[in-house]
Amino acid sequence: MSMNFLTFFSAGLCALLLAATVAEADGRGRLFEKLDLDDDGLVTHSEAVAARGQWFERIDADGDGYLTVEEMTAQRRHAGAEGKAGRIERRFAKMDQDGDGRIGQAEFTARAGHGIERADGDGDGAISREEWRVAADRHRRKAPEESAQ
Ligand SMILES: [Ca+2]
Ligand SMILES: [Ca+2]
Ligand SMILES: [Ca+2]
Repeated sequence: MSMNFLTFFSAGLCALLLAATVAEADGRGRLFEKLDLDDDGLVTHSEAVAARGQWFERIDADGDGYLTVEEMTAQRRHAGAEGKAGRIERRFAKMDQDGDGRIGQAEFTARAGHGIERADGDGDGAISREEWRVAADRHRRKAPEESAQ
């Protein structure tokens, strides 16, 4: 597992990238390409939401339409990127907006828009490669102890 991915994970961009992303990623820097579904060099809000919808289905191991902490943990473990203890639980709690102990698809994809907003430096509603790189750098600096894993 490359450090890049762990770095992305520990970052605020994790809103976009969550556990399943690591399983999907086949090399450094490919995440942007995967999110950029129409290949125009920009990751838009709807592309991020669509990508997250796909990830949701992969993480939802029992197919009941909800993600549990166990399903998210299993996905991370499968990806070989478990990270620090408690991180999944914290992320889970953030996403679980209605506090029912499970993540519905709407709760899951809501985070995608959040991630786009954070990384969208010029506010045009899409992330360019440059904005992606800047956001990743920013988070690397913010969370050096995590990216050092
Ligand atoms: Ca695009
Ligand atoms: Ca489930
Ligand atoms: Ca919930």
